[in-house]
Amino acid sequence: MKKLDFSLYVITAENYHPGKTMEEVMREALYGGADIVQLRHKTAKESELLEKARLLRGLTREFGVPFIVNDYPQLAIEADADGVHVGQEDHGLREARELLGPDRIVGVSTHSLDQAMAAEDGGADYIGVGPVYPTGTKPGRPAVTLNYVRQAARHVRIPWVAIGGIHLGNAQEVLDAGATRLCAVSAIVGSEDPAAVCRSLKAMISSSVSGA
Ligand code: TZP
Ligand code: MG
Repeated sequence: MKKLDFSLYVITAENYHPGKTMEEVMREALYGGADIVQLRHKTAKESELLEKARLLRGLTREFGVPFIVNDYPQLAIEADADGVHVGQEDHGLREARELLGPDRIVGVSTHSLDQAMAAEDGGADYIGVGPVYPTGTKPGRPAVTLNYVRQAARHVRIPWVAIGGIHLGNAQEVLDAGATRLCAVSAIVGSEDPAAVCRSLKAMISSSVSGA
């Protein structure tokens, strides 16, 4: 399945709202309208990741949305994910594409327009544009600000998603800067009601995109 008509991208975290599990939170996010899911867990071992990947593969299939694995192309294949998301590491995109072939999705994190153009030229299916705001979910990575969002809106031709520090209180200004897809982690997984947050973000995206 190479399907890229998403507008709300949700990524797993290492910590969830107290008392909730990854499965509960992601299921609620999917109920709320998340239309693509990524497994991202920087401290888990690969064996633990495979278990989580299989769980999320099942869940995303129930909802008919694409499932992406962060950082591990081989694990993405093993878990029958729809694709992989890589960072700016040397040859990350090329190696992921070689392993996954043309039919699976390869996404790339970008922090500048130059990186966006390189990812486009290198055959990425979509890119992340961020972190728009400073965020504890990606420590040490400076915010790219709305300036890069505006540049992406003008120049990027493949699907791109704004990410980093986005929540209900600032999503509108990201959309006003030209984003048509949003990604959020802590705003969703840290919420007591992930479905409600997702519904609100989706509603904001739809009215922004339709010009309402
Ligand atoms: N890439 C750029 S920012 C980011 C990633 C994975 C983290 C987004 O998390 P949050 O909690 O929505 O800021
Ligand atoms: Mg990475």
